[in-house]
Amino acid sequence: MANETVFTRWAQNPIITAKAVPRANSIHNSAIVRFGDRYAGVFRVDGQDLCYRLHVGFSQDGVKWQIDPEPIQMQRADAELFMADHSYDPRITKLDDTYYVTWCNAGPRGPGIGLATTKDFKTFRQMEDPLPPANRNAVIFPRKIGGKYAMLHRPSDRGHTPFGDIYFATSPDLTHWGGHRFVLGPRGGWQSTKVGAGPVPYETDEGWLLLYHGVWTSCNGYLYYMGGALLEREKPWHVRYRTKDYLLAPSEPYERIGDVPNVVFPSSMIIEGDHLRLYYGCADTCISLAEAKLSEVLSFIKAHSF
Ligand code: BMA
Repeated sequence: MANETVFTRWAQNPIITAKAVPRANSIHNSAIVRFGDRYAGVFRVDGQDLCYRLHVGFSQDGVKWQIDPEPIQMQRADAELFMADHSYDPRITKLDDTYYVTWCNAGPRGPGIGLATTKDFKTFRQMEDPLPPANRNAVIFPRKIGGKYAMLHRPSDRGHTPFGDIYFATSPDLTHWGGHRFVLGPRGGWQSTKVGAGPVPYETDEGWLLLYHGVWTSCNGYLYYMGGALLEREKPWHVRYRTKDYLLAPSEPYERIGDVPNVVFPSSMIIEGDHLRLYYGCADTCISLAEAKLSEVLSFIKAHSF
């Protein structure tokens, strides 16, 4: 069972279900940020056609959400850019005064990475896809590293990828990405099949806090867990610590039962002082909240590292 001393689940979980949007099949694996004195989000809404689209939402308290029933319509720098009917797993990074949304933009040639900017969560401008298929779980760092934009990403395949390493990349302009460095890959137990970056990394004195998902393949299929790592601040491809034990495991009924059972999928965190609020997708069906003390998460990662 999950380590309850580090993360405490919100008593009213799940906080968002398919009921939030008409004709939704499920809402999960979504991105949430602070937006002025309230919260904004970009949500993965799987419709009753089982296509996945991105919708905007707002909240006063981060718990009760109003989600737009219509998907986001992007403004495009180039008319040939497209937003796939399978757009999923968004992350949002605030860098200076702009919010950068990355997501899995899965067109006919497989899942690639999409990128858009917004300042107000009303107008979204889609840029060139930073990475072609097959790739998933791209997340931009909240500051430049070595003078360049920086990103974690996870090369994959067109299917339900039975492998997966997290890579680091940089770009001078958000369009041309290179300098790819291996960060971390599968390793033993709950993270033995594949790993992928979760929420936007958070900079601490001890390094970038990375929460990530790790997958174990059982006789019944994939199970998704959450681990943590601390990456060097100026060279985030150097892993200082990485948890051998998971930080969160599917154990509650809403994490164990759903369209894809046994999934906790960390996708956003909001840290204020020593308080960490984690948003995670549950069983590809709904969204839940868990809280922790940042200091305890850092201590856990250091104490339970490989
Ligand atoms: C994500 C997505 C989902 C998948 C999930 C587990 O990366 O690919 O479609 O089912 O992992 O929540």
